[in-house]
Amino acid sequence: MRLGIIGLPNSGKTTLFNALTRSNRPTGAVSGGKLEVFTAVVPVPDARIDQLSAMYKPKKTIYATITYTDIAGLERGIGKEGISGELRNQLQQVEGFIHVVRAFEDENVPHPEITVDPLRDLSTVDTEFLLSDLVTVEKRLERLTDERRKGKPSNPTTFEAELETLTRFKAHLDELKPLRDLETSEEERRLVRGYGLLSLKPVLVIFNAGDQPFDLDRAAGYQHGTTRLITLQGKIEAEIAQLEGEDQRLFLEEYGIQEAGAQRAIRESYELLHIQSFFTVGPDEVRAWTIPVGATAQEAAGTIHSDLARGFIRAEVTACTDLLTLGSEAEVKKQGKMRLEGKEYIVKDGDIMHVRANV
Ligand SMILES: Nc1nc2c(ncn2[C@@H]2O[C@H](COP(=O)(O)OP(=O)(O)OP(=O)(O)O)[C@@H](O)[C@H]2O)c(=O)[nH]1
Ligand SMILES: [Mg+2]
Repeated sequence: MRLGIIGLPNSGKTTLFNALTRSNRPTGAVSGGKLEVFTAVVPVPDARIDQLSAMYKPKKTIYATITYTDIAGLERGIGKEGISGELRNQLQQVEGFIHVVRAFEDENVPHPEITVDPLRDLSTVDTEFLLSDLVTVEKRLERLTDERRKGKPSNPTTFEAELETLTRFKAHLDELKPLRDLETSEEERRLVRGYGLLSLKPVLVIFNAGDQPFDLDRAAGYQHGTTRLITLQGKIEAEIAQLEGEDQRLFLEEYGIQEAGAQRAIRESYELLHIQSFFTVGPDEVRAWTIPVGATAQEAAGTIHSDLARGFIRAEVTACTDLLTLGSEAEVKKQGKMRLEGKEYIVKDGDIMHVRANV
């Protein structure tokens, strides 16, 4: 799963990217608003994996991962004609966005709109995305209307459903509301999948604050739908990310910070994508696997290996909290906390699974 880090020029995207991925990319108006893309894969911190690893002392401990792409190149006005070319291509490839909004004051860092105004910037970028979507939807609707006139629908089986969905989407966009806030069915999302609609993707907004955290109450109106909001001190976080072990602990202590905010942001962005983890454990490996919320045991088995899905017999499932509380697999069995589940079982976040399969 991949998240794109977006925002206006100089908002601190690369600074945040460095904080989240422990990279060391140059910052400071280097992109000058031009398209520029960096990618990195990071482990998703998970205390449960830490505890399971302490219990099994495996040769390998593998966390779930998430990919971040720093995508520079957005500016005010870019959506009016529809975002196109390589920038659009990059934006379409990600499953969700981290929208970095400048909330820090610093006269040495120029702002493209001169003044620092986080709420204005938040809606600026949001609006560019939905205007771009409006262009896409209108073009497609025109094409469909044309096909109807000629009596030659390119795809007769989905024609009516698509027309209906796009008409509904257009009405929502006309009110300047992002598509992510519209209730959509699986069927509707499937119909429009090929269009790469940007405002349909979930967004985690990170207010990049200076010395003081940004007061999230000020943005209360945005806390709806799939938009999540957090505040982070980007520059400090990027410094923390460069430190190891003890140095990092001392730095956090000096600034009175409980936990590196970047770690929290990684978890939040993972949850944003409507995905979850199940675990496999043993002396060789303790590992987190990523599946969509609602996936079945058979689908989960398939993420480990396609053979396990094909030959699936049953899964032995234990809630990881049960194992951690009871302390051992033997105790879990004794207390009847290990269940046998079939193909259709809906896996829960934190399940430990052992798949029995005919391979
Ligand atoms: N004072 C202060 N400066 C910051 C903070 N975050 C970023 N900066 C500075 O702001 C400037 C721009 O940061 P970048 O991370 O390069 O911003 P960007 O969004 O990647 O910029 P472009 O890629 O050019 O669009 C740099 O000089 C950073 O050091 C912060 O929290 N406080
Ligand atoms: Mg940058």
